[in-house]
Amino acid sequence: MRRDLGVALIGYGFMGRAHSNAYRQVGSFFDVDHQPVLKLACGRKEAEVAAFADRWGYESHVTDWRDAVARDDIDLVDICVPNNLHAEIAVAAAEAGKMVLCEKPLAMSVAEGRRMIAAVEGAGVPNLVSFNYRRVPAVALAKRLIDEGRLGRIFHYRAQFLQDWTISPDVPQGGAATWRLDANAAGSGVTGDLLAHCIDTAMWQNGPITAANAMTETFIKTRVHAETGREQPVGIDDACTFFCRFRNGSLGSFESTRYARGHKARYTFEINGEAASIRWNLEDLHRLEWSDHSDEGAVRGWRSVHVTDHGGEHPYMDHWWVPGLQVGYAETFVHQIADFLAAIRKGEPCSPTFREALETQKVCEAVLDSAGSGQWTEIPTG
Ligand code: SOE
Repeated sequence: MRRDLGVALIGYGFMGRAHSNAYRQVGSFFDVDHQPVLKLACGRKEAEVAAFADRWGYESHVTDWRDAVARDDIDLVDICVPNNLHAEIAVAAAEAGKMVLCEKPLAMSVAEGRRMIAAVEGAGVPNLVSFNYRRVPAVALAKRLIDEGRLGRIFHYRAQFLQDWTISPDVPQGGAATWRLDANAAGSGVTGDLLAHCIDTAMWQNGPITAANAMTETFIKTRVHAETGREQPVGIDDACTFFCRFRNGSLGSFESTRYARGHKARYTFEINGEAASIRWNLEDLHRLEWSDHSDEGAVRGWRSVHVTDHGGEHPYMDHWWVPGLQVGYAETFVHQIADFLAAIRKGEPCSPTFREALETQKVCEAVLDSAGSGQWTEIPTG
């Protein structure tokens, strides 16, 4: 008999939809002890949040997140609002004894992230930061192959996250869909929004980053603010490129921009080891490319593994259709909730916890510091 898990969703934009879909799907595809029940959707605009709640099957809606946090029938508070609101809501939710799921990046700063960690750990509540790309089956398979030592000693980790949606100077900053361009709401630009994904995946697969050397650029210096209607300075980084060192001795190179014409969400990584290399591309997310030096010379080369097999061969895929039929972006969020519920059942943390996500926040902060100073910046330990 499944127990109900009352969910309050704060924020109903693109991520609110991705998470809502996951709560609705998870119990149908995964064996879970807790069945998410969509109790409450919260957003500032009454008519819009009411329509969202109706469409996605939430039992009720509110316009003040404090009402969500106060309710006894809420077990889990899911934060899908702009980054500058994460900390206040997460701390209040944890203090009210709720489990907390927070969209990435964890916080506006490392200092703010530490306060959030103190709250969830002080309250002893399960917590998770939504770095969903870890839960792409091909990306999880890459992690498994690395952990099995199949790449041997790792020399290089390189990642890119390329988009082109802010090239026009007419795109405003601030407002519902464009808060990511407003430094007051987002904290940073591509570093916190896109590179945070790459850094999270990279450290999960290849261990801690110890130092970084970065450059950033803001190509369009002023934009109209959607809330004030005035042309205002742009405070975010439009593009960021950095080199880094990993603790295991390998070298990293990372690049992200919203000015790569033709690219909508091209997240790629490639890892080169002594024995083999792997690479992955979000645009073809169900494939993992693999080149193994131990293959017979005449046929040695890159193979493209269609990550859809059953029998435990390919992470998560036993839960879906039949071998050969793939899953996509939406399912990464289903996997995330499935893993979170499995961890609750076992009484274990689910990665990345707030504490683990702070490591990504530290790298993002060091990257921005380095871009400002032009110097290498060490990533603080502890
Ligand atoms: C920005 O366009 C964005 O939606 C990010 O906020 C997401 O985290 C990323 O997965 C896709 O791009």
